[in-house]
Amino acid sequence: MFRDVTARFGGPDLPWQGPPPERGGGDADEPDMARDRPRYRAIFISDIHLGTPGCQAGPLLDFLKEHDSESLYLIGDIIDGWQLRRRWFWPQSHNDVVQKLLRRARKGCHVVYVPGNHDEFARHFLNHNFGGIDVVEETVHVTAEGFRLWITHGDYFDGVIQHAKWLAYVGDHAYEAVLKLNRHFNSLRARLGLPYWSLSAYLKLKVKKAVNYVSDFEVAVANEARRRGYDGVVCGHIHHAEIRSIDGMLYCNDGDWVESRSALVEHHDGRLELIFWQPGHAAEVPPSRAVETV
Ligand SMILES: [Mn+2]
Repeated sequence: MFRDVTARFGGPDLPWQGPPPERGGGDADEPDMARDRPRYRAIFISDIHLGTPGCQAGPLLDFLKEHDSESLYLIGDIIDGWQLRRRWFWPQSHNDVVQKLLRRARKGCHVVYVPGNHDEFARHFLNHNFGGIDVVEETVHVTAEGFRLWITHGDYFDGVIQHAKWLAYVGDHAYEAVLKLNRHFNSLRARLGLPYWSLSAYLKLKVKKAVNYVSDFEVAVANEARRRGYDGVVCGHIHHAEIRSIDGMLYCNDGDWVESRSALVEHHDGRLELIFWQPGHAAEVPPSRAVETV
């Protein structure tokens, strides 16, 4: 079973780029599901971080206009409550994204919202429905081929966040703090006649650790999906889009809308694909992110 599901995504035909389906008239901006067949069976997006200056709301709106689906999974960190609490930032385009998602649900798309750690406030409203959007802690998506994918944001596997929430809050400002600390630290060292302590060496070490962090996270999530008896998992959280097999378990991460502007889509025949959205251009998958079977 596991071998089947991962072999399915190792084929040479990926990345697959099909032409958009022909459509009759009607509202091109938001097609009616009852009238037109959506382009994809499912779309998975996460880590939009509405409420922060880094959120790429404009490109996301463009993406949503061009990509509709029978199901839409919002896999956490959709609204950044942590940042909003610090400083209110809510331009019109962020409203437009919320309106677009609500309209999509109204038009018949099955929209499911799985909150993450930055929008943990939504975890108080689990198993409720807001304007047609189901809010759940986690869920299962069954592909056209019958594979069961566990849908979870993924922050429960982040050791830091799980075991010391305050550390995660600090982490947001860590870089700034390190720079500031470095300045004071080195002026003190200079007064004591000690040589300059290299910040860049310190940061290089950090980057190495970050690479380990990504792979540790992926393995932890895949292991838990296996333990629970699923065929694969779709998550977000680490802002690193990926489709790969981890010891026979299908691991998918739909990326983010802060940097990579990425989404995971399921075609009507069950094939999964990552889309890296380039505004004004056709979606494409960089070769470095081509599917690999491990
Ligand atoms: Mn997160």
